[in-house]
Amino acid sequence: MTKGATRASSRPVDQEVTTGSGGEIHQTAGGGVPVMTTQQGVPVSDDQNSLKVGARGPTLLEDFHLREKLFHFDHERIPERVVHARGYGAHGYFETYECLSGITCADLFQRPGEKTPAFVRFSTVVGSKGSPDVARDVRGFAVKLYTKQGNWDIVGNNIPVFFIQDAIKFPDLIHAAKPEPDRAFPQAQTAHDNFWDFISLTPESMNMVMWIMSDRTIPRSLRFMEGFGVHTFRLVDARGNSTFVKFHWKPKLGMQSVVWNEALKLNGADPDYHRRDLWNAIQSGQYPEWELGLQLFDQEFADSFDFDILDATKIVPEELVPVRRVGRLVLDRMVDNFFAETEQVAFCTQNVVPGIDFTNDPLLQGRNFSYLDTQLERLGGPNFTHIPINAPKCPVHTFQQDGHMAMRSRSGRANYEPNSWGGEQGGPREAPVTGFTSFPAPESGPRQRVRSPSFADHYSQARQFYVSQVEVEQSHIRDALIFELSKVQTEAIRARVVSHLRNIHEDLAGGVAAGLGLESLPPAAPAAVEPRTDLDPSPALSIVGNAPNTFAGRVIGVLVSEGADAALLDGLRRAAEGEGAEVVIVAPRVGGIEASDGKHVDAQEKLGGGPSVLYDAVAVVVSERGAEQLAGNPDVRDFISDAHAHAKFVAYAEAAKPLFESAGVTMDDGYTALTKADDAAAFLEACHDLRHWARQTG
Ligand code: HDD
Repeated sequence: MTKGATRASSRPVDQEVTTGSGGEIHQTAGGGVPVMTTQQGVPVSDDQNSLKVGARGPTLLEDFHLREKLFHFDHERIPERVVHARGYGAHGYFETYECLSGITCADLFQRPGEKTPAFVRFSTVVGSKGSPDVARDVRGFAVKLYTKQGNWDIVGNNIPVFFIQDAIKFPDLIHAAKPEPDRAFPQAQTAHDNFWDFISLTPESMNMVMWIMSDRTIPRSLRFMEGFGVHTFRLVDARGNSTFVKFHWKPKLGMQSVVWNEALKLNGADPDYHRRDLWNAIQSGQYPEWELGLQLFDQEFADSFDFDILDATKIVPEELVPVRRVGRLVLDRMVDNFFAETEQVAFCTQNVVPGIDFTNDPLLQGRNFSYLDTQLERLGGPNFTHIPINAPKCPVHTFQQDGHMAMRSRSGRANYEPNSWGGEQGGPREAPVTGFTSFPAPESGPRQRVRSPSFADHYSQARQFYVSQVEVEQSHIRDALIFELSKVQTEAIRARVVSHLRNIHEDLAGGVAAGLGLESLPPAAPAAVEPRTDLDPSPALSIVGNAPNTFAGRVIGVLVSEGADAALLDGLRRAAEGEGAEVVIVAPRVGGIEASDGKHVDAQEKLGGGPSVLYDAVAVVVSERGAEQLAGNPDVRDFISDAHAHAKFVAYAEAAKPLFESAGVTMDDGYTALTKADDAAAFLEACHDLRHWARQTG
């Protein structure tokens, strides 16, 4: 075949670019560029044209390159996770603060300062792989720690309780939450009949309902949320003593959420909002960090506690058992390839190491089966631990062998034990002392399908969560319930939910009923155990009440026009930098603007493509001429009115005032006038509160 030989001068020198007879572009290997091959390593001469008889003739079956390429493409997809399908992962490490040999022999906790490689995958639960990031949903927080004694997975969520108490209910819960099977919608939402039907018939979910209706399920960033191991586990020391433990991940930059109206708009403006945020943070060297906290308690505490420590619908309040911070998790490296790592990573709750053990929590017991089982479906065989992201980073010696895609096969004669072959030939041997030993908890009792009466109080902690929220958070819970239930078409289901709310808090039940327009309050749902009203609030449960008093890691969106005051822009930049925050310039054109000093200012977003929902706080720095040009622009109006409605702090140059007037907002204490460069410092100071909540509570 003859090829034209046009050399494109704009290409790197080590690539040759030629045009084929049909005008197609061929990029051929030059110095330093690898030669394209088939999967068998055969060099490819032409990746643009299939093998034909003549230029316009039929394609030949003989074309092994075409067949292999299409075959491979046809098999690119693997089943998405049945839950937690949409996720995003990053590498990092866990650093131990102190030696914990007094409570656990887990190797990673023995030496202060030691770093253990880690991989974390964050996820939403209900949505498919392509669903938007800021759906109202629980976030998965799954951590794989590659310890020297094997992989330890803490497969947790950003909420410390769960919907159900027994794993046998999990398929029902997920069926009810996912799109309804006849119509296949709604996607990534619990605002539909099936979900609330199931929930309202499952009172054990009521504590979790308070959490999912709170702002916890619309986090501002994966970096600004807590993580929890949820279940009670055991730590076991070298002498075999056991301590109960609950695992917490505490974000160094504090917690922060968005508001619901903002979330709805964010999902349109940037469906990848959370993954982009994590990517940007890690790529720019702002490594997200969490501290591992342990709540440690003994059998005596467990016996005296108001609730059953095996019940995953309950927390142990931090005020009762303080969280001891024993190390930090730092994420400092994105994956090389999303599919190979984030998609193929396989977390299993059964992955524990010597020094960590399970309890009889019936949810955990079922999970220990389900996660291993699901990997067969997703990854296609028993050798998924041979995939690099799942492979331990310590020696692995086993007589388990063969199966699909075996990558790690033993050499030597013995593939069984006991055997009498010595040395290398004989293969690995057991380690009775240092090997994993289950804690010998005594067990007895009749075999029966029952739920322990100690699991029967479904409302008291739900109330405790509600009363631990500050006023604005309580109003968000009420509004979220009204929103979700307004999407439920069956009135009986709406009323049934309200009947449960009456066992939680009458104000909440009344507010929701009024918001839904229920004519009368339904009677309270029958409760297996009288709900308690005497549990002390737990201030640790509030996000707003525990605001981090920093704007670090956050972003200011600055709307500019031609002729914007250069000194003010510079002041904002310096103040943000000093705080560890970022400035994003939003301009009428993405090419940027010429500021008042005649210098060019780059823009990262074009007006309309950078709505204020993307930013934690905003500033409007326009010239008088710019304000005139932007007057009446709907994108400007939305930028301002959304920032105002979402309780954001706003800074403005004097010339921008007419834009605020036409957006119909009333400037309040959350607004800072920028008259000189130094005013930006006061603005950043105000931003420490993250949101001007007074605007919502009045
Ligand atoms: Fe689960 C995935 C967290 C209960 C069965 N779960 C999955 C992931 C997280 C959680 C974070 C995603 C892991 C990843 O990124 O790959 N799940 C939880 C928490 C639960 C919980 C915190 C309650 C405390 N899960 C739960 C139960 C069952 C499952 C009770 C089944 C009996 N979960 C699964 C699963 C998944 C899963 C079907 C889907 C993909 C996977 O495991 O690897 O097996």
